[in-house]
Amino acid sequence: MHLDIKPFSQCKVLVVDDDEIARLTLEAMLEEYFDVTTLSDSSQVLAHCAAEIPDLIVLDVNMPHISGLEVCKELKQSALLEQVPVVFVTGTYDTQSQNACWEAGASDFIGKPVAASTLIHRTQNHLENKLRLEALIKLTYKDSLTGLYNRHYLDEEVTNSLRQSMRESRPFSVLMVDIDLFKQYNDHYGHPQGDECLKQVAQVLQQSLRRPHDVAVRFGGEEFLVIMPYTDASGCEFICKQIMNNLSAANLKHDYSPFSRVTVSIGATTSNQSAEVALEKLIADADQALYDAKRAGRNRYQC
Ligand code: GH3
Ligand code: MG
Ligand code: MG
Ligand code: MG
Repeated sequence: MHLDIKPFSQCKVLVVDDDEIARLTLEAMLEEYFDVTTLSDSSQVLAHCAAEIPDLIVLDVNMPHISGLEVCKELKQSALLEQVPVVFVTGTYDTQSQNACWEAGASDFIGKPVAASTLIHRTQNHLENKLRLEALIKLTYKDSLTGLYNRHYLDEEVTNSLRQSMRESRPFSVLMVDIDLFKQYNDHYGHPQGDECLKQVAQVLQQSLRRPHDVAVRFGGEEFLVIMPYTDASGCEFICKQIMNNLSAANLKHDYSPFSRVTVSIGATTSNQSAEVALEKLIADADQALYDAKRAGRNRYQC
């Protein structure tokens, strides 16, 4: 199966070693093949990774303040970072030290002095496995026409993010977005052009979302869900306006609509409860609001 994987030269490899000579040596070996960043202070690793997730980390074991083992354990507890392979590089490689690395969540272990070709080949192998896995996850979770997330993603991941919001007593907003008079669009312009229109509306949705937690899902044929954790009613209304404005700016022709262009109706709902509320309930509420928006004349949002 062909999987769309980025070249090694674009893979971000983070090297963490407190010893300057060791760090520069590792960097010199790797930088010809990968996009390398180095850190000398192990206490900065998590903050660095939160800002830019590396594809792989080469980690020294013995470092002052926080040891490589502790850093690795923390990485493996983070949902965003647990998939990042960690390759340990260390001068102490008796069985007990090696076991400590495996137990901390290491993907690999290389003893110093490091041979360049060993380091490069092992790094490439781990990167390839990781990128292949990511590409497969993407195929499972993404809608092939629009590139948006699909219902598998909704069932698996969004349910978790809703629970997280509830635990933190934070608001959670859901939009149901439906293209207006899309049957007429298909009937007059043809199904392939209809598919093109779906792609463009999906793009507008993505363009209208700002926060990393916000996701757009293709829910059904010409229906989309927008999921916005940590977003209250006013944030939710702001995004509805954004979508309306961006779609208006895209100005997709629809001569068989009273608006002469492609429009959507949106039903919105926000949960402020800390008590558990099911995703199905929020979707049903958003769907009811969408129905009201359609009945009120389409090309509008209803919160
Ligand atoms: P309303 O404003 O009330 O939403 O009217 P509508 O015409 O958009 O709604 P309706 O549910 O009657 O029609 C939806 C249309 O969406 C019919 C279906 O053929 C089309 N559709 C669903 N999935 C796809 C798809 O993947 N590609 C294309 N081209 N059309 C699709
Ligand atoms: Mg060290
Ligand atoms: Mg519909
Ligand atoms: Mg429709």
